[in-house]
Amino acid sequence: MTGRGYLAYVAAAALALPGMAHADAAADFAAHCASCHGEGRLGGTGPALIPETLGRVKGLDQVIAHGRPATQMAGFGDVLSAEQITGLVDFIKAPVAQIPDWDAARIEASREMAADYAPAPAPVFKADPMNITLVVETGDHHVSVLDGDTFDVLDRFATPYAVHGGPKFSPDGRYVFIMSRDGWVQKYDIWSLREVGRVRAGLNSRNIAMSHDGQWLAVANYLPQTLTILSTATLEPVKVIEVEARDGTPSRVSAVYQAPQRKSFILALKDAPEIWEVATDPEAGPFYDGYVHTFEKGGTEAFGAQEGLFARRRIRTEEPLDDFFFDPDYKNLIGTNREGTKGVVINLISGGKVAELPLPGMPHLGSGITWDRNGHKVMATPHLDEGVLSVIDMTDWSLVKQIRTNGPGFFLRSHETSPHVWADVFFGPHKDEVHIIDKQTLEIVATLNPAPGKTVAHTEFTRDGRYALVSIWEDDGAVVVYDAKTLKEVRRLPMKKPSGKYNVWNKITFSDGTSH
Ligand code: DHE
Repeated sequence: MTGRGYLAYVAAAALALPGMAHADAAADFAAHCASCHGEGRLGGTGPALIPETLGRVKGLDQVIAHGRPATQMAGFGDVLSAEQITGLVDFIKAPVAQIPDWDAARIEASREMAADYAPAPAPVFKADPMNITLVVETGDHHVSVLDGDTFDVLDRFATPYAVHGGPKFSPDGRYVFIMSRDGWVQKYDIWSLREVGRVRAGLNSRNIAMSHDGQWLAVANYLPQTLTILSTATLEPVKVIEVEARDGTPSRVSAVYQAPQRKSFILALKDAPEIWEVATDPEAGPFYDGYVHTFEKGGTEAFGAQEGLFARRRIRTEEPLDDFFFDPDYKNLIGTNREGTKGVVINLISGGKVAELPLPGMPHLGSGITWDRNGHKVMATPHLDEGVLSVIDMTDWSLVKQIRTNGPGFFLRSHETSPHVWADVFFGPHKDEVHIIDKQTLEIVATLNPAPGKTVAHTEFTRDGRYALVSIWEDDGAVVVYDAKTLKEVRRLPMKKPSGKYNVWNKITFSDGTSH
């Protein structure tokens, strides 16, 4: 059976739940929830709704009635009675009949390589291959490949369903890997303008990370609770790591990122207070910094088969981390728990906590950026449930300023050549605005409104920082190209609900103005 066929079978099996109340709830689920969360509750654009992944979610009835701030989850309080909502809560807390065992064999069976793909010896276009910008169009699940100088669309290809998070480029910028929430990872050759292949690395996935040397791609999964490591050359699964805390608690992975200087992947467990480091160099391993202690002595413990490549190390934290970020040399991790009011700074060498930060209001560190200000490196992060950006001094971890915005925003972007941070106002009545913030004074110096009444989000710069591209996040949307100095619109490219945009050069050079 192919990966897709197997899932259809599982989805049908998963619906087979006993009892009349369940029958009503199952009908409500099918009518109101299945389109996003999957018929078998195993996830789609929304997360899987099964006990294994609902672990830490509190107040499910409130979430169903009122929605979830800063997500696509809408409230159903006006279409469902309190009784129906209680029925749905019981329904999604009940185990599904069968959760597929998405192991290495099944992952491998899902792998589909394009039979007619042959790598071009050189780029098949005249554009600067380092100034290509990819635009994810979530309206019809495509990516447009833009020439970053002329803004011509060089190719437009279909992606898996519901791409989320930043695509990850090979270190030479030639290949890009794109992940969808339902676990598919697609490999695309930018020089040849061709898909290379795709594989289903998980059933409900969070994000992906490229190893420092471009050989391995880590896929953080919610379902199953694993970290899948793929060969970037062939997309074959080379290791599927069960994610279990030290006390045996299985856990989803909040996210995984590469730490290039440390030659490792760093991930946080969503359901247990642990950070993991996985070596991506056989010489590195978790021991290379000489600070591996037991939990009692320090914050760190090595575990698993210490085989060099993919050797693991745990760092204990006080709370599970939902979101995290790094300083530019990857010595420290800044993490938050979305239910908490503070952030923590964990030193990745010692594994110990070095500071606490005041960060209320659901900071979204996944979209944080850094820049230089008065000789200090600062980082900024939007908050998902209030109109605030926090700016933190990364030298002494003090709060420099909370910048008030016209509503909660999702994404920040800047560029080495730009004096500004571009911050969208994704939620609320000002969702059509983008603030332009001076990186030195930390004041809002302009507010753009490219399409009144429509959601505007996510900025990306061209390689040289001359232009800034902003998405009109609507089905009949557009990418608006601004002159980054004059803040005047220069082009408007029609696109279908464009979301993130990713410039090859800015991403592979870890430009200061972009998130990981
Ligand atoms: Fe995202 C990146 C988490 C909802 C669009 N989002 C990320 C990353 C994380 C994250 C950890 C960084 C991963 C990476 O790039 O490797 N996102 C979360 C959530 O926890 C949250 C709030 C709830 C959820 O549904 O998971 C969430 N995100 C959304 C959306 O609703 C958005 C707006 C629409 C969508 O596509 O689902 C959305 N997230 C994005 C985008 C990026 C992203 C476009 C990449 C930004 C970048 O510039 O790199």
